[in-house]
Amino acid sequence: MYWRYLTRAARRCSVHTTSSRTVGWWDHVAPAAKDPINGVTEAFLADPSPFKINLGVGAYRDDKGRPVVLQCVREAEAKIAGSEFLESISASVSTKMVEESVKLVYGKDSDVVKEGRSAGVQALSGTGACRLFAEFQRRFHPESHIYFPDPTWSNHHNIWRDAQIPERTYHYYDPDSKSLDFAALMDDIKNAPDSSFFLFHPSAHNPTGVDPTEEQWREISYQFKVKGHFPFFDMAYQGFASGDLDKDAQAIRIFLEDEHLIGCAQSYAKSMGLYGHRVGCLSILCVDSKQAAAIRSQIQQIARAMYGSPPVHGILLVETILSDPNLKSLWIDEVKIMADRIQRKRTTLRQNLEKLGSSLNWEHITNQLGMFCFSGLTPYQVDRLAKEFHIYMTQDGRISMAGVTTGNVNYLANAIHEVTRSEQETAKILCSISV
Ligand code: PLA
Repeated sequence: MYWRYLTRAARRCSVHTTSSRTVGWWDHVAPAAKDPINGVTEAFLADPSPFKINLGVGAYRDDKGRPVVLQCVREAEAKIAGSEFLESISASVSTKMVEESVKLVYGKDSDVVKEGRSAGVQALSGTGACRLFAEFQRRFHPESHIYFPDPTWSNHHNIWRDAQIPERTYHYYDPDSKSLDFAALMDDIKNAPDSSFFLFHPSAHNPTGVDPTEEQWREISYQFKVKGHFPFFDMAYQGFASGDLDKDAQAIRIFLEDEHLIGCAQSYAKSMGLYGHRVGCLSILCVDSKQAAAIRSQIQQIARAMYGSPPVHGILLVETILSDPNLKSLWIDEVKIMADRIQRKRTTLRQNLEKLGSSLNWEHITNQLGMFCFSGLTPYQVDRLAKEFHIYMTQDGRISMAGVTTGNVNYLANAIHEVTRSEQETAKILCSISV
């Protein structure tokens, strides 16, 4: 309190000075730990090699490794050029963007859409939508925890930590079988205290590329009813798993059929290639439209204090694409093209490794879905790939398949073959012992 009443000059005097340099304010601030994903981009950019490949961040690239501006986005840009809305977002534009986003997730004919039971707000891409939800969770369920799959997107930990929601994890991935540990996942759902908050990746799980089957989602949804848990879906890759937007929302639709009240974060960073525009949506399903209005107003209040309102341009682009049938169908085709290209590169990478005579099993490359391949490479092998071959990926061995191209897939397969040689020898020995 006393501090507030000091004049500016008096405040300056009370900060210690040594040999004319002012010290004291920030002396205790140490550098933050490097972000596991952005840190990879930094290392990649610092590498002068002409052969370098960035397989770190999940940003879509074409088969020449170039960033892509979708045709639907170009056409939407032309349509909105000079729009009078750029001065300030009109409420109807953002409402339309939210309405269309909600239809994408829950289905255009779903009751929640017709009855206005979803509290949706535009958010700063998927990260912003998660952050708004975490803050909302803290305000209205301050004693709650959040359960993350093990592993999950590294930033989930930061987002809920900053909202002061303690995290717990549930079993998800089995590194031995390189697939879902469904039994352990179900046990964790059953053993969690009733009414717990769980985060799910509805499709194209990051980093593993492993999703539950339709049947497994049904079992999960059933068990959620029994336990009264709250499902929060982080939908960052709608369309990237199967190439079909509805199919990738199947998990959410199953929960909807079972009448769960769910939360969902949506991102257009990957599906529309709008990473830099930061367009997303947070929606929370409610019992009726009155509750939806109350929840919407609370989330809007949180956003207002955090950053005011999001940038207008990206919202206009998304709104224009989703509400024009021709642009929307062009977008749907383009999502499929991106998903198919990634899938083809999975096949080529696996085939190349097999052609090189690798004695390791690479089936998981084609079994996994979406943007990422959870390769199983160890941190040591990942380091060798960076140092000896200028190939960059996250320490957990996650490969962003969007960065794999016809031009670099051979080089990548050779490099992986090289750094896994000793493992291959061990596999051969184990194989000969068991024969
Ligand atoms: N949720 C998940 C599961 C994600 O993988 C990502 C992005 C986001 C949310 C955030 O998306 P946004 O850009 O819409 O905010 N993950 C990326 C990029 C693609 C990143 O980490 O920033 C990744 O490389 O993992």
